[in-house]
Amino acid sequence: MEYRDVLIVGAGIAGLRTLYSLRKAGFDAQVLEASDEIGGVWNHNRYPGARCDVESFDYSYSFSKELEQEWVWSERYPTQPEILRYLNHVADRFDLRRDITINARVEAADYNEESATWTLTLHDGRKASSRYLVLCLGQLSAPKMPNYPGQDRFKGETIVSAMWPRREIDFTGKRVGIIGTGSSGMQMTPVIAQIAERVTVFQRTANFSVPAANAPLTEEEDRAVKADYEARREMTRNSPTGLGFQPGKKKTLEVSDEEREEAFEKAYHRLGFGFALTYPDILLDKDANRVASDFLRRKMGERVEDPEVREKLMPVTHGFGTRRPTVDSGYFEAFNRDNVDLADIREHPIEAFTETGIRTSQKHYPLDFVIFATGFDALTGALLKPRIAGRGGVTLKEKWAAGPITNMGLGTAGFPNLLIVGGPGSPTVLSNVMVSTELQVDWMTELLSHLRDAGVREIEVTREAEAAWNRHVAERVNETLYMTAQSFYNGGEVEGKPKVFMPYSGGVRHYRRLLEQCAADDYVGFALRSTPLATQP
Ligand code: NA7
Repeated sequence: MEYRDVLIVGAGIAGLRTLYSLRKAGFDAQVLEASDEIGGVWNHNRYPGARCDVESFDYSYSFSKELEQEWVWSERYPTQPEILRYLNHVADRFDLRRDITINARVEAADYNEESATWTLTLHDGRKASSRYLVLCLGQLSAPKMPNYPGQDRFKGETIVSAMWPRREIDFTGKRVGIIGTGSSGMQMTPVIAQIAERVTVFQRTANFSVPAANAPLTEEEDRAVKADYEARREMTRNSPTGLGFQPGKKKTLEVSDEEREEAFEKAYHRLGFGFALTYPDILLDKDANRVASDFLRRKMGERVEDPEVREKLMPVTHGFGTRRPTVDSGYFEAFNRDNVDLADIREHPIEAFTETGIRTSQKHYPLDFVIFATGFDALTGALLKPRIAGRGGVTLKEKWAAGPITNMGLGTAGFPNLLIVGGPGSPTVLSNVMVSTELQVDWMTELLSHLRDAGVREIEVTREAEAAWNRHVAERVNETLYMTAQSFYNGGEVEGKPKVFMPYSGGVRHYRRLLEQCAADDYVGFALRSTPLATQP
C-alpha cells in the first residue's frame, strides 16, 4: 500500500467524517476498515428494533448544506437500516469510497521514531504507512460476551446483538432468550415479541427508561427544520450534551411538587434523553436524583400490568442517569403480552446453558435462540485490540494498564502523531456522538493543516498536559453522581478493568471552548517538533 499523509482506522461515523475533512484540507488520507462494509456500529448492530435514541435531524452530519437539505429522514428517531443507508449515501455523495479499503483489519501499529511515521500491519500481512494515524474505532464497538458454563453445549442458535448476522432470521414459532437489558435488549424485546412464540428476558440489572414518543416525520416538520437548519445546529452545539436541550434554571427541590410533576410529565412524554435536564441538578444532587428516579419508577411501573413483574423491572441498584438510561419504544408494555417472561437473574442467577436452553437457580428455560445483548468493553476496548506501539516500543495497553490517560481524549504522551476521535477523556459517549465527532474532527483538521504550514513533523501530547487533563476529568466527575454506580463509564462493565471514570463529564459546550482555547494558545499541551525527537542532536 502506498504511503499516505494520514491513515484513518475505522469507517464509521467518525472515520467517514475524518476522511471527508482531511481530503478537503488537501491531505492524502486513506481509511482502513476491518469489515466488508462501511458504517461501524450501524453496520454491525442489525438486530430487530435497532434504533438511535438521538433525533434524526441531530444525528446527521452538518458539514454540507446540500446534504442537509437533500436527505429526508422518515422518523423522529432513525432506525439502524436508515442510518446505514444515510452513511452509504454520504460515502457515495462525497466520493469517499475511493480512499476506503474494506476487509483491512489493523492488527498492529508501530511508530518509527527516526522517520516520525506509523507503520500498520493488517490481518493478512499487508503493511501501510503514514505520517499521522487517526483512530476512529468507536466507544461502544468491542462486543462483550458472557461466559456461562455449558455455553458451547447449547444446540440452538446463539447470536450477539452487536455482531448480528446479515442473513434473515425468522423467529416465527421460536422460543427466544434475550440476555441483557441495556438499549439493545430493550429495543429488540418488543419487536421480537411480535414474531416469536415466546420471549424470555434475562435481566441482571433493571434499567431506567423514557419513552421515545417516536413517530413518522411529516413533510411539514422536515420543511420547518430545513428552513433554518443552522439555528438547530447552533442549539445542539451550544447545549451541554449536543442534543439541543438546555437545563432548566431552577433546581429540582426549589419548585413546588405540582410544578415539578408538571415539568417532569412534559419532559417524560416529549423529550427522551432531555428528561435528564428538566432540572440542572438531577445528575449532581442525590436528593434531586432520588425525586427524578422516583418519578420515573412510577411512570415505568404504570406501563406494566403484573405487579410482580412490575416490581422486578424497577431499577434499584442506581439512580437515574448514573448508568446509561434508555429511550424505549414499548419495552415495558411488552411484558403485558402472554408470550413475554422476565427472568430475574440477580435473584435467580443463570447456572448453566444446557443443550436445550438456560438453567437458572429457579428453573430451566427451553430455548431455540439465545441473544447476547450484553454490551461492550466500552471506550478502551476497541482501541486496545490492535497492538499499538509508540516510543520505545511501549504499547498503548501497557501505558493504559491503570486506566486511559489522554489530553482531551485526543492523544496520549509517548504516541506521537497519533490522534483519537471519541477517545476516553472526551465527552463523546455522554453526548450526541455526531456533535462531538464533528467538533473533534474539525479541530484535528485545523491542527494538521497548521502543522503542515509550520513544517512540523512530529506532534505529541505532553506528560504534564495529560496528567492535568486526567485530574480535570476526575474533578468534573466528582461534581456529579456518576461514580455512585458501576457502569461502562467507569470500567464497571468488565471484570478486571481499571475502575476509573473515562469520559469527560464537563459537557460538549465547555469542551468546545477548551479545544478552541488550546488552538488559540498554539496548541498548548502538545509538543510540536519540526525535527522528530529521536533525530534531534
Ligand atoms: P449495555 O447498555 O452495556 O447493556 C448491557 C446489558 O447486558 C446490561 O443489562 C448488562 O447487565 C447485561 N449483561 C452484561 N453482561 C452480562 C452477563 N454476563 N450476564 C447477564 N447480563 C449481562 O449495552 P447495550 O448494547 O444494550 O447498549 C450499549 C449502548 O449502545 C447504549 O448505551 C447506546 O449508546 C447504544 P448489567 O447492567 O451489567 O448488570
